[in-house]
Amino acid sequence: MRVLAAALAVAATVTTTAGALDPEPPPQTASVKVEPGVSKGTGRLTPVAGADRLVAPLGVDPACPAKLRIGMRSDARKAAYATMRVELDPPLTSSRAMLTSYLPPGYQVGANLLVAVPPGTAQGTYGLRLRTPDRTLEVPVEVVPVDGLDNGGNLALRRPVTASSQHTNANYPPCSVADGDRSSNGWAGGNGWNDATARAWPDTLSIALGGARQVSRVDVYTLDTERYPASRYGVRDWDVQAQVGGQWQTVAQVRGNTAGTARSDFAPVTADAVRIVALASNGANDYTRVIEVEVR
Ligand SMILES: [Ca+2]
Repeated sequence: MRVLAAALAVAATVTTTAGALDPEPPPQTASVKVEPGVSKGTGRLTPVAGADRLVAPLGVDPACPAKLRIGMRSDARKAAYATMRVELDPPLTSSRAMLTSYLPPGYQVGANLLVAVPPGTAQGTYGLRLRTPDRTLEVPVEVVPVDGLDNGGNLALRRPVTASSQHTNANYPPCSVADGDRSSNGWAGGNGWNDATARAWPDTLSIALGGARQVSRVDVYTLDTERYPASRYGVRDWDVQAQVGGQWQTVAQVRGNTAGTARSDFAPVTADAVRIVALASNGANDYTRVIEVEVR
């Protein structure tokens, strides 16, 4: 009997150790990326941006600043060190003042630029200039309050998010589930929430809607990439709850999910907030990983 108990204790220890040895997925995308292309041979170094303007909401959590993909392309005949300056009108601040990289002919380097809006910044359009020795690309930055955002019908966009816990080994801020970026790329780099309580449930993620809103649909995007598929790393079971008249009520339930996206439709309710109550994830490495939540 004593031997059996000892064997069980060892088994329990092994199980725990195996869990600890199977940590959450590490960051999978570097912020700076160099990609090949075809040089036009003009000798120019051209600034590029992922959008022709950037909307930077006012009053959002500083952990989730506005984000723009920036870069430069070399049309030189030979490889060189390329440098681009990033100029941004104050009081806005950017995560980098310069982008520099070794670039073979035809190659392009890209990086994420984070733009922070300090409290008290006036609404309006601010200048962002990407300067290489050859060219300047201007990308206007529009500072608007959250209430003035074009949210495309998504009532959760840029609203305040709170979570039951937050993993601290990397960048998993709760506000990242309402930043408008549904992509699993950039996991652990600020584009998704990971809770801090492995294999302990429930985990909750709440989004305040900025007032009473009629809601009838919630879409949840969980971690889902080729390397980290939702069927192994995504959320499996959760309740969708709406705060109606100060009370949380369950309006939808999802069970057995293995997809990257799950849509829940329900009878319309007038709610101040919506929350996801996560109950289980897929696989043994049980954390809750949410990329985005959209509310309509
Ligand atoms: Ca996101």
